[in-house]
Amino acid sequence: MNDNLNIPELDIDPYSEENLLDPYPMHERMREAGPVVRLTPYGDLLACARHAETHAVFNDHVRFISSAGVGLTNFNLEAPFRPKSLILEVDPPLHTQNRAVLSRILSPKVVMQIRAAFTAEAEALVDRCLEKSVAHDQIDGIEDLAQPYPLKVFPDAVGLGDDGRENLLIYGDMIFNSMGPRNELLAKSTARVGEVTQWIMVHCQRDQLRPGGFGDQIYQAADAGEIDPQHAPLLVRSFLSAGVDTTINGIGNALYSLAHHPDQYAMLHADHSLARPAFEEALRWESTVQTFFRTAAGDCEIAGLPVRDNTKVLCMLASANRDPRKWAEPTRFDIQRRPSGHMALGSGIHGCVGQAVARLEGEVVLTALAKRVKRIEVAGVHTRRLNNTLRALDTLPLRLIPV
Ligand code: OVM
Repeated sequence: MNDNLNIPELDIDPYSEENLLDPYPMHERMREAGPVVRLTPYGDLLACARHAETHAVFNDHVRFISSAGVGLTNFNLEAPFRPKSLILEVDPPLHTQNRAVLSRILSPKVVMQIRAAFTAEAEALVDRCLEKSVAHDQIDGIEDLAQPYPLKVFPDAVGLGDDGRENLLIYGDMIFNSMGPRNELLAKSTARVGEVTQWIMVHCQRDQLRPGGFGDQIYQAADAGEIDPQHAPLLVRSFLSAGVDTTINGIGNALYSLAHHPDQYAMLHADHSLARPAFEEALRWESTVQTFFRTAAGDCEIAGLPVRDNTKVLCMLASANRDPRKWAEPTRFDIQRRPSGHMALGSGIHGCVGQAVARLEGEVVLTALAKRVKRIEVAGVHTRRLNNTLRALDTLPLRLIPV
């Protein structure tokens, strides 16, 4: 008996170099094939590429669990790549308890308190970029802006010291690669797994974290009996895993989007209040986190099609964000769109807990640019950093024309 009889089968590898470089033709094939498809190169793997089903799976944490891992590896069958994240890779009730603490530490109220420092840093960095662009005729949007900004402000807020922060970049690249298959990309990114993991775990300890920072606040929550004290280092690890590579590439992708749409940048320049919606549209148009998985806990269905217990479901967030069933002119980058319901920060109980900080970073960087920069020109060919999960740029040559 074949339970998957009505599920279209596609011989597509989402992790091929071609599909990682340009995922959009693959997304369209997957969306058009059906509400849920089977990807034959990975055996029993199912995938949702339309908005409705991706959203439905993400909002049913009882049937579609995270505790078997949110990458391709099924933790019921294979050991996790590292000790499981105590927020990303767990289900209620443990998830609920840990999430409450992280959610308070990263709340919109807290974000109001860090806003001035984050703004000052964005303005100073954009000033330096502008000087460099005038002096050298171009900057690298990644090396000079998208990377240094989050790498300064977020670890500062967590309370980490200044030394060794490059480990955060290597670690992030590795973690997001580890959610795909064991391909060449993962092998390359794990070349220094031992020393990098060691650095990360040392810097999750309380004595490494400035009193009052986000990291120290995890330990304060443990002191108060809100979480298991043994869980504190791994909860700090979630800040270090999810808080840097994501926003670097969110900002990088926003710069790319604006540089390639001068009319949209002109609108932002004319009206700085578009900074926040522009960042949001960039998240929809070039989703930083392209994919996450869930695992079926019991036999169930998606869009009426049968899903067997313990099946991995690949949720194509970036494809949902360009689904024509959901969005008018989905391929158009339109900073006035207000794309509410986009999936770039997830949805449901696992929706990005750091989203207020992520949006703050995007907003203040784009505002600082809008104030000082009349035009952003593409100054050369960009290159991509391929990653099994992230849409990431390696280089982005830009020319910033001052007002
Ligand atoms: C974590 C974690 C790691 C990567 C991503 C993420 C986007 C969370 O360790 O908790 O969420």
